[in-house]
Amino acid sequence: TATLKETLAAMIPEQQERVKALKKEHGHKVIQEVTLDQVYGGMRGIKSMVWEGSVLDSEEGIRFRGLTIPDCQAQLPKAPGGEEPLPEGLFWLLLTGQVPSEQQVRDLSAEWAARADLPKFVEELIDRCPTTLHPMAQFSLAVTALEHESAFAKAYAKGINKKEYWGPTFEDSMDVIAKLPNIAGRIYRNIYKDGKVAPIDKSQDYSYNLSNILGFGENKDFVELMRLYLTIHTDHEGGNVSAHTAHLVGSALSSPMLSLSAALNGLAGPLHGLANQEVLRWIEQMRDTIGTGVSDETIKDYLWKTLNSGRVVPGYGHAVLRKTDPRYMAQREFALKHLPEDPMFKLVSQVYTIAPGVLTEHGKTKNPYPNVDAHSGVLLQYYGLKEANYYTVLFGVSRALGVLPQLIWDRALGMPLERPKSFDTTHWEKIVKKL
Ligand code: FCX
Repeated sequence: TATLKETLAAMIPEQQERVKALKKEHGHKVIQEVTLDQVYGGMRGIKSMVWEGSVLDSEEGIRFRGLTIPDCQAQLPKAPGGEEPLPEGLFWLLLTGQVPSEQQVRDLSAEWAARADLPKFVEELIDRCPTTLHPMAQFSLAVTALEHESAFAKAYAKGINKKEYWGPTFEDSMDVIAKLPNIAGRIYRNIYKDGKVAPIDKSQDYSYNLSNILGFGENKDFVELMRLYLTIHTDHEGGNVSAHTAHLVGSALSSPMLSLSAALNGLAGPLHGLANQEVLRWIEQMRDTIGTGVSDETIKDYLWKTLNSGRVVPGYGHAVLRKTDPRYMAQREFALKHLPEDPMFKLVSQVYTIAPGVLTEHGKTKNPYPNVDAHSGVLLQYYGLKEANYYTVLFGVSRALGVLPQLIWDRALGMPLERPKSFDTTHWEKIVKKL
């Protein structure tokens, strides 16, 4: 069977022609008008990027190359005896638009396991971080340090032809993804455990190996959770902070390592990926303050207390979505199957029935429904991974599998340096007054 690189290589010329023809025929067409509100409003809704892996619909949620999360759960290969899709399969899908065969996914698991070792100096770098340095900062530091191994940076220095950029970008992406379980696991073991890191089992899949390094390899349900978790957090089209950052930094021909670590720094913000840590803390504080098995009225009061103190309700709202996030629903279904009686899950479920009403009454957010981060922490804590400030690292491992396929396509399609136009407020005043 064809390897991932062979499959991709065979697709590139056709896609290059497709884009060339599209630009030639329609390149001059006006797509939309942009308002000043959008310029001052975080560029919300401005259609200005190409992202092949996924498209986000405000009502329906994410589709990965046209497939919904339930489609992926049904169609992507599973581990032997497993029920959840393997993130290896989603990576293949994002990169090629094709659902891989079981053998192709097994081969990809083996390839990542074979590339998993870290350079000694990266291990030492992680080991020397103070345990008080946030895990996301350690994560981004270690990924930056992998730059030392970058095939792209070395090839560029030697004068590689532009047409060949995608090859070393692919190799770097495969390497960096393969090494993430060792980086993420080492950070976890250093900060919270004994610093001992289990070796990669070359006969196992990516999620098993990550779970095992963390210390949860024996727990089949946790490994299944990781497979689902790493699949659904990969990609959420191009404009979110982490995806956009990877693309922007990559457009300067920075290596996949530097592009990914920049994306991780964005993911580490509380309005983005760090929300999963904030959610668990918020739920725990709620439980400690009001207890479990409380009335809806008590939860309502607690939500108002959060809002009236000028804070956001973490895990609720979204820049694009206007309905409950299907990534939330996939995790909720996992909980209903594996931990229906867990008091923290029950609390999360109760908040889910009340918060949309409160947020609607509050009247600020455009989307009062939960996003992906509202649910992930409660699943992890159930299995004993209780260290909330670690949670965004897992999001970051998954996000790498989403942003790097696009970077490979960016290089294959020769996407240029990204460089939008800005003005100061004086100029904007002049521009809009003339309109
Ligand atoms: N609680 C309280 N207020 C909220 C809110 C929430 N959950 N969500 C949005 N608002 C407020 C905004 O703060 C803004 O207030 P302002 O007018 O005083 O500045 C107003 O509602 C309008 O915001 P809106 O247009 O609906 O949302 P944005 O696109 O600006 O922001 C995020 C989207 C996700 C940042 C926002 O909903 C939020 O802060 N949510 C809580 C944090 C969170 O869960 N982030 C994770 C998102 C995601 F899934 C991920 O990236 O991981």
